[in-house]
Amino acid sequence: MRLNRAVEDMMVKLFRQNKIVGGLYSSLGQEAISVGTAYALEKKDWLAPMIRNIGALLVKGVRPRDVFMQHMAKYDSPTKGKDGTSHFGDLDDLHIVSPISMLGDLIPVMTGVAMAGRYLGQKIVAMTWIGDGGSSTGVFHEGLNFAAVQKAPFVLILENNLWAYSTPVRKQVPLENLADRAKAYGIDSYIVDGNDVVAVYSTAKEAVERARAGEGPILIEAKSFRRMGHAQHDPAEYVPKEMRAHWEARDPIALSEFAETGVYCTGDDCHKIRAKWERPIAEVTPPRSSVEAVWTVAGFGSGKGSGGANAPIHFGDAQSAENTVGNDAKSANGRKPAAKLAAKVAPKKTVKAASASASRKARG
Ligand SMILES: Cc1ncc(C[n+]2csc(CCOP(=O)(O)OP(=O)(O)O)c2C)c(N)n1
Ligand SMILES: [Mg+2]
Repeated sequence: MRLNRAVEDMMVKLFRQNKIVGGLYSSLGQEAISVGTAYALEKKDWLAPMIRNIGALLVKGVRPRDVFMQHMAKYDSPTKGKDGTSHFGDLDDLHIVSPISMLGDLIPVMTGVAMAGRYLGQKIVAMTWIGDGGSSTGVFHEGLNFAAVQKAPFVLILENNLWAYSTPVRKQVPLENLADRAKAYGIDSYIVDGNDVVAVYSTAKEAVERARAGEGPILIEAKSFRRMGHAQHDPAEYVPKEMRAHWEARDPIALSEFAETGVYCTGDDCHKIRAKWERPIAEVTPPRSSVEAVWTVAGFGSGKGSGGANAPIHFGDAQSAENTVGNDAKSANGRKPAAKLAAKVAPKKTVKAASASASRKARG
């Protein structure tokens, strides 16, 4: 999502520098939809993006460099400068069908891709996106009906960003939930918070696997908001300020960034939550020994014996401390040398049970 946003921020800069050929559209605030849904696809699966799905292209493997070059219509771009904007694909490697229209035409096209994959026994899923406005076109209905009757392994993401250019969704669809459109074709649908990338991913993953298993097409309505105008030329002054403020506070990147700041509890309810990974108590307590120690070492560290591990070990006593520093060590400030101080405070003792490192020192 951060890459998606950074690439689009850069393109706004290029647009201001007059380097972008054609229009420039923004998916600001909708990144969780493109990214979360595309992550649900496997490499062999196919997608066809719309203008606000650069995030999906990046997830599928398109390089930011190609996105920039394409928008600047450079010779070295995916279409060799023959088109600007997002009209490019990659049929050979990344399995991306180039967009042909914003307004539903990709639905029958991707239904055909899904059917072809099934015919070839590839177990692929095809995915595309449609806007709230695009869901009212004739080809949306024809395409989805065709996908449904063919039980095509096809997932359609309906990005309800509340606006189709300057038309609010309320003025073009008499439905609270656009997911309800699925009922007309006898297919299943989901509704998901389009600003919650984890929810989007898990919903899309379930839908993709159901489609792959042969359950037919699935429609997902992702609810979000178009934060910018339709394109760069549109200041979108028709959008109420309060509406914009409400959605700006629900920025999908800011929301998912909380995941990085740690786990914490804000109320009593939290304590009912038990971590799924919690291990059985026996596994986290120190292991109990099943055998009794049968070995003893006679005179170990007692000072008797003839050296080796039985050699006496001294530390911290006056004699060894003075030997270390030297008898004539003098301090410049008149205080007793550190070693003599140590000799005074450290009790004279002989180590009875030497640690492994102490006995090594004694031997060495
Ligand atoms: C036949 C046709 N009419 C109009 C347009 C211009 N147009 C492109 S996208 C769009 C609005 C799409 O709104 P929506 O489907 O909600 O998608 P969003 O822009 O919100 O992502 C319009 C009017 C077009 N491309 N083709
Ligand atoms: Mg819209």
